[in-house]
Amino acid sequence: MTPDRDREARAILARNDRGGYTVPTAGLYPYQWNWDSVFAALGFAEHDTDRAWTEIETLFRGQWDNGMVPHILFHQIDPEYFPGPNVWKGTGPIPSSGISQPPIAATVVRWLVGRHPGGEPRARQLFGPLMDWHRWFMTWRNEGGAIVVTHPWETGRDNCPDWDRPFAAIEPDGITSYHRRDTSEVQTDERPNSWEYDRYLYLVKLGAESGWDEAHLKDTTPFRVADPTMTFTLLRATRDLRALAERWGQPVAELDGWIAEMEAGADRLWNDEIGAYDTLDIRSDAHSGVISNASFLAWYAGVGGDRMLAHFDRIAEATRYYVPSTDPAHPAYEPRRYWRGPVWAMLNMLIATGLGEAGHADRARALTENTRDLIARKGFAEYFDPRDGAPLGGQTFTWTAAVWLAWAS
Ligand code: 9YW
Repeated sequence: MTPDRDREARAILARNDRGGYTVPTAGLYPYQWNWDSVFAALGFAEHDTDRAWTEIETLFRGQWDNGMVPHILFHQIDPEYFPGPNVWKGTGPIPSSGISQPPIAATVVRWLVGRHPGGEPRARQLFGPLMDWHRWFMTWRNEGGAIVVTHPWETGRDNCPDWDRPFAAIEPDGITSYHRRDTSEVQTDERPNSWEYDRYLYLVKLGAESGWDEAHLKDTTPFRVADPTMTFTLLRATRDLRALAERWGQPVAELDGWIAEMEAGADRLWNDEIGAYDTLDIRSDAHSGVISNASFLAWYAGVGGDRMLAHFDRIAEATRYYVPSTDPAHPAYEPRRYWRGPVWAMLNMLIATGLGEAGHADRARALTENTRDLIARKGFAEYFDPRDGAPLGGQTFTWTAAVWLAWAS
């Protein structure tokens, strides 16, 4: 008998609900994560729109004075998670990390208000905070319209091979002994290695020591990389914010300026050598040469035309389940290790949305069906092995449940 995945998905959202916000999964990730929460809102919207709005409102309660919306909000301290608030030393109204995450909130707010117009007053309250957040990106993370990150965690793609070269140039001075908690929850071959972890912590240390001073970090941090996840989600979300501005009679000139800048910035991520979008290290001016699942967000951002189609078709042919987080033809591909190979269902939702909008309906449908089959057979894992769909990482995962309810089912 096939399990009732709809019922399970709703039960996962309920089980991970901490009252006003949702954790990605108990144990491994016991706090509120930025883009996880916004995906959770999509899932809640299928049966409880009030709860969907609350999820996003709670996230914005953590917004900093400079407009940044943190990647983690530490609402209730849980000693089982590392690194916690006393390592991050965030400076916002709620204990938090000091970096952000892919800004998909404006897109989801527009989507929610389109389907449930009763939420319009709550959506309007979010307009100013969303503008402030986007302005923060355009002020501090803008390199010729390509959007940069100052930590791999900020992209949501923690250990993808794109960071290997920028990381090789970093000596993690002062990072001595620490106790990782993630590897007690999940097998080590599904998680980042310690060479990477040292550098994650080193970058947190640099940020915390500066008091998360963006002007200082812009000049000094060794890690400043323009990234397709950030550039494409922000470009898309800015188009959605513009639609909301029009709906509410707000000025659009600033938004139009940002969209034009990012359209030009997207071109900076184009790597002619591989014929694909990838990351661009601002410090060394080098492309990574890695095709990732984020490369296929170009359509979602409304750019790229047909340029990525051949790679998409090749990769879809190469693995039973797709889109793998790293191109299987790349030497760094590892099908079980986190962002170095596994399939992530929520990224598939964004990729399929973009494909459909760009006029590639057949591919959008095929990817949706492939993801439906994956979750129907294997359940609500954090990520999956592209070869056989083996469920990996954390289980009973919020965003996998949410995208099942909102899109894949
Ligand atoms: C971290 C919660 C987060 C996701 C990221 C994913 C991982 C770990 O888990 O990051 O400590 O930030 O890479 O995309 O938001 O699910």
